[in-house]
Amino acid sequence: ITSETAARRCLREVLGAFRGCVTERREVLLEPYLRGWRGLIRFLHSLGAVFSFISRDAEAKVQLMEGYCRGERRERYVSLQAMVQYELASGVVDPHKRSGRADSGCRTVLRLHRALCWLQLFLEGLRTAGEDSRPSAICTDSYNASLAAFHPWVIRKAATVAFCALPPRGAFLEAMNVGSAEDAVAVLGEALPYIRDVYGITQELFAEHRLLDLP
Ligand code: 1Q0
Repeated sequence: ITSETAARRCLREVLGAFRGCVTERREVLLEPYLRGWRGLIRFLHSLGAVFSFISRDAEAKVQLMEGYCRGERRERYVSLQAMVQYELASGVVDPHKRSGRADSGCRTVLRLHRALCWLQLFLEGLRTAGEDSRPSAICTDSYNASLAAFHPWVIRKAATVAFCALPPRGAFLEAMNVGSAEDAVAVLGEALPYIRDVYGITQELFAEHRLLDLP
């Protein structure tokens, strides 16, 4: 298949996945959550090699979580709620300890969750900013307002440099491959409420269990 259909498919996947994440009981299902991330990572790939230090990290985290979802304890990793309950009860994570396991599901999802906050701000900015706004500037602002607080100086520096390589608005929206710029903006508007919902539920869950600062 051509890279164009692949890009189109992966954005469809992102949309569908985040939409399919939340159950009637307001649980966040891990499998579609990770599928959404896979789609985002694939899109990031299509933007060029400057972003590979970012996609590599995201990829490693998604892979780790996919391992849990397919592993021996897969029924404990069906939803974020089940995962939190299991990892707390079994001592895999402990909110009162200053050190912790680097491979727990909770601390790994927390990293993705924080990145989802950036994504929300970025997509909202992209959607609402004027035609001559620059994605690189929107991305830098969204990053500084969210994820940057959790990153050391070197990473902030590298990220800021990479953002400069983002294409201008028209080309960026075109890279989304969902039609015209207006179509792309419409797609973003459609996707955002679902992403916001997933973010909100996760934030509440992690706050309730004091997991928002897991090392
Ligand atoms: C479009 C431009 C993409 C810009 C991505 C912004 C995020 C920058 C993050 C830079 C971090 C990179 C390297 C590693 C950091 C880790 O130290 C950190 C913490 O983990 P740990 O294990 O050390 O405690 N990791 C993270 O914070 C996770 C970062 C994940 C970033 C995932 C970004 C995925 C981007 C997707 C592009 C979406 C574009 C929108 C398309 C429209 C979709 C409808």
